[in-house]
Amino acid sequence: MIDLSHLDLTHGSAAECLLRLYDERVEIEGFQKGVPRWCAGCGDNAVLAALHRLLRDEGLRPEKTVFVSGIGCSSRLPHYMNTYGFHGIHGRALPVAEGVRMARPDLNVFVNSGDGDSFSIGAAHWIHAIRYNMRMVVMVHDNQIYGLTKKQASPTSPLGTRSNTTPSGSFLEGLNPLTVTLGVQNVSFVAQAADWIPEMLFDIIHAAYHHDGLSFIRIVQRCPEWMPDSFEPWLHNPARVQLLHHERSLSISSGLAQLYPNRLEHDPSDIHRAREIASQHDPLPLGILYHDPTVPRYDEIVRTETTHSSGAVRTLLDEEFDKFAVTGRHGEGGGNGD
Ligand SMILES: Cc1ncc(C[n+]2csc(CCOP(=O)(O)OP(=O)(O)O)c2C)c(N)n1
Ligand code: SF4
Ligand SMILES: [Mg+2]
Repeated sequence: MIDLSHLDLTHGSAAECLLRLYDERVEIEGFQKGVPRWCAGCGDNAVLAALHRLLRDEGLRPEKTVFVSGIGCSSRLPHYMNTYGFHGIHGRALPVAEGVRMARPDLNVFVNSGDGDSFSIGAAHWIHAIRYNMRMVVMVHDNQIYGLTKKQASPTSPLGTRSNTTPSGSFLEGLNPLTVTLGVQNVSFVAQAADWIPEMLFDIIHAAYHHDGLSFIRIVQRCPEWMPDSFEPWLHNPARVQLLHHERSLSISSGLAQLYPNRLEHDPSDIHRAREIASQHDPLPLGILYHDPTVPRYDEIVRTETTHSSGAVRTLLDEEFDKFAVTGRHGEGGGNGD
């Protein structure tokens, strides 16, 4: 139910009244929904707060915005957004988001996923989504564990992680999502953020939103419930965090510069340097690693070639299904009787 009590609807035509309603800026409270069920201190809360602020600052309309997710603690985020949302199937957030992008190019599409959701069961979709480069902001909340299902090792769990599936400690080095993403053809935007530096988290999501293609953000996310010690060394020693800046990416505020003395000027158009920085764990690089606004977008290329009315789509589908219809003698006796 929309609350219209603050609007003067006694003057002007109905159309003018509606236009005034549309012009009303939606404040942060207007984008909030429900009470998040995440644990106290969970980094997912910081991502949600940054997104509420982005939607308000950018003047986005709730009815023109959709959040798509898979399954996991992080994937609960669409429940707390007063926009359209799709809390989907484990590992399948990206194909759903791609469908939304193709069918409704007028919507702002955001994806929130976890390290298990994206890099384990959803790994194939991750690689192809990067290559297809459809316009959307993809945020992977990487807490290096399966949180929702109570602590199983994920592909990004560091070597030696003790979990329910690796009781003696995991045997393999964790997968690096940044180097993998930067190795995919057509990659166009890659960034890394940490939940405990909200100013930079916001700046990165803001830049990602303005990128004309698929923006991939790995968010280093604390899970105090199952991985309480994971990022402690980086959290408590600012020198072990390296902030990336450049005139073509982010600038660092004086307040942030005082807190984080370790900074690196990095041109985000240099993919070779981006790959080097991406392979570095300590200090932890935060900022925009790579940005190329000229990469072709599959959604843009294909849309101009195939735009059909819904009636035409129905006819085309009927024709397609009719090709496989079992009719007359050809259909008889071919099955196993089930
Ligand atoms: C097909 C399928 N397999 C397994 C599960 C069980 N499951 C639910 S969430 C999850 C992992 C979640 O981990 P992650 O994506 O890292 O999200 P987090 O909870 O850490 O935010 C798994 C294995 C499922 N729901 N569906
Ligand atoms: S289990 Fe971890 S990831 Fe899930 S809500 Fe709690 S702190 Fe967050
Ligand atoms: Mg996880």
